[in-house]
Amino acid sequence: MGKSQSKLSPEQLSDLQKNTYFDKKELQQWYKGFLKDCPSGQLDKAAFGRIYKQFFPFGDPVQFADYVFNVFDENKNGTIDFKEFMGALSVTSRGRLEEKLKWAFQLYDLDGDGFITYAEMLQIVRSIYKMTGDMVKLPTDENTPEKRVDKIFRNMDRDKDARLTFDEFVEGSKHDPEIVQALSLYDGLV
Ligand SMILES: [Ca+2]
Ligand SMILES: [Ca+2]
Repeated sequence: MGKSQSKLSPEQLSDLQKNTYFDKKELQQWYKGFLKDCPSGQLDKAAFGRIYKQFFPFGDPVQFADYVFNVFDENKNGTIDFKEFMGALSVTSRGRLEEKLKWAFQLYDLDGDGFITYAEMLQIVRSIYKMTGDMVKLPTDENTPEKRVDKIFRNMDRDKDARLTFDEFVEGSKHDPEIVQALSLYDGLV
């Protein structure tokens, strides 16, 4: 896609229909909204951070938004185009649990080596705590990022090697649905 057109071409539409859970009408509506928010057709990090800021006006969502941005930006070119945007939205809002977990795993696995280390999980959880601020009252065994990650690893890291495989992550998430919930930012919108 070079310059953004005001309407999706028939090819783009059918491609998006094939690759997302949205229908034609929804896609066209989202495209309109997408272009309104970013007329260039390319969403950059700053604009993406501003979206999060609307949802978390009292916290600091910048860091978490950065991590999420990197997963949205599938081809890693530094911007999110409409296809990437709808792909991520489709998975996080309407995907099957398995798809959502795969997506979440990508978010936590910062270096993409197929394992979530303790340090990686801590970075993400820290950014989530910064984003939500004091909005949520947490139980005493989860009221710091460290305690929260300790607890997650106690539950998920079955072979105790201080890193999570995708299988451990999937198994553990069944008992800790919040791991996936953190992603459902757009739930109210879709
Ligand atoms: Ca991109
Ligand atoms: Ca990793």
